[in-house]
Amino acid sequence: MHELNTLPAETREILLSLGVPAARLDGGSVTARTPITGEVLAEVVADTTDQANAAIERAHAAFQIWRNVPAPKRGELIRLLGEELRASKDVLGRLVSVEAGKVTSEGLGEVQEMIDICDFAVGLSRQLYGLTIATERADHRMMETWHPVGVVGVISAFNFPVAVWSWNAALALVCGDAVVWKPSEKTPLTALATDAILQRAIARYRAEGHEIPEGLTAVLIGGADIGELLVDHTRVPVISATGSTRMGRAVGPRVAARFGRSILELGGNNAAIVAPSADLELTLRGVAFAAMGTAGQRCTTLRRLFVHDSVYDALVERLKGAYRSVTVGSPLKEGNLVGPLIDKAAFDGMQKALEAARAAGGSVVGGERVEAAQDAYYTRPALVEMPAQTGPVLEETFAPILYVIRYTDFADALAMQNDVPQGLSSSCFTNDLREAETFLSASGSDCGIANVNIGPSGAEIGGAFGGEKETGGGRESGSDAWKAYMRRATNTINYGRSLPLAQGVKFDI
Ligand code: UN1
Repeated sequence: MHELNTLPAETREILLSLGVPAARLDGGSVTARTPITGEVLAEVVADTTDQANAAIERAHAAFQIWRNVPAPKRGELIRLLGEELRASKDVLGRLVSVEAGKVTSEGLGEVQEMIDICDFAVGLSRQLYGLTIATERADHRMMETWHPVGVVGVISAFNFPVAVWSWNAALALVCGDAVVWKPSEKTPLTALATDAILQRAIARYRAEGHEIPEGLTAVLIGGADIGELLVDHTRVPVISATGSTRMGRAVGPRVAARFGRSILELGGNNAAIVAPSADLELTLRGVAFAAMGTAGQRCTTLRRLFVHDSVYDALVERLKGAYRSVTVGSPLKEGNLVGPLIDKAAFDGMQKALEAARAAGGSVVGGERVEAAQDAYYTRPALVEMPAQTGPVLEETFAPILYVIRYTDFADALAMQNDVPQGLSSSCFTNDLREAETFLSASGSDCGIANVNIGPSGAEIGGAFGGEKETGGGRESGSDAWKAYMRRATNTINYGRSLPLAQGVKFDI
């Protein structure tokens, strides 16, 4: 691979080799940078609002054709997409590392997550099943069918710049929908690369003799104006938005105002409880990955750790050691585990949270800037021992800060874990069956994801992904999340010769 000082050149080469038009990469208003060095990678040409409107109209027209293609045939497109992603895994993973700053194995892991959801969606394309429901009327049959719903708008964040699109798009496309994607302004290049890979799959699909309407999918590059246009567009019945709670607060009501449906995957303030019986070796590794991995920039990142008094000193001492020794630096260099923050604003936000933590009585290990290249923001992850759950602990700061709080009573730890506005992911390290089951019970963790003896981050695609409260309530990815991308019809069929009415109603004319 290339040296660090050729990142813009290398990126350009990868993009062009994938088929991204050169004209898209120069002279535009969306500046793509690499957080590795802060260098500009490209000046991407944005879509105008007219172009965005036209793309949405085209997607709507394409939907009207695509919805009638048998679902398993739609699945063939996603099977080919999975193949193309496998073929391009190395280069797309590399681009994720360059544009989002993820360490190599996480950049590749993100592409693997895309491949996994494609496999899932191919199987799903033969299983978009409804129910047959018992009816009270003789010679009748009642059933439920699932139909494609229309254009799905996908708004994604910088931290999973391509996988989030794939969780939505792979499902939406097998469900018979069209997909219009507005990626983060911070990561336009991985989006264009992904679109180019999708175009390869589409070309192969056509070469196999399948029909696919023009404009079924689109990527819209641009800022808030383009996002708002998508959110407000009446041709877009479903908006799937991933990002901050602030963004969700703006998107949710606007979509609801036009009776659209939104799938919101917003902020998390994820916690883990470490109980007296925990396997501390395993806990240490679980906590380290969940809290420091991806430089704390996952929505599932572990941000709050409640440690029982009896194991506190043993665990926290070892954790501090891990925080002091973890390798921070270029994500392209093998062995580094923590890459850069996405930008200066992220760094400033981290420092502000650490100041607030100190003011609230916290004692901080780490958090300082390292490798201070002018426009690159590498920091040592911070471990902050807090006297109580106050101030910045209640907020999601998108940076590697782990707040640690001591507890003595499991019920108190559980109450603290739930006592934040967000409800994405949670975990409990314990070998006590009562604690584990209590944690997973109706009165246990209130999050969309609750784990035992693994950290809160790094979920597989087979489960539904999302959370409660300020996390927005949406579910993406596995389980029956596909239902949000379809409309449900209840059908009652009378195969008799009389017309009995439900509820015993008489209406004899
Ligand atoms: C996100 O951070 O936006 O569970 C998504 C995880 C990943 C997805 C994270 N599979 O950490």
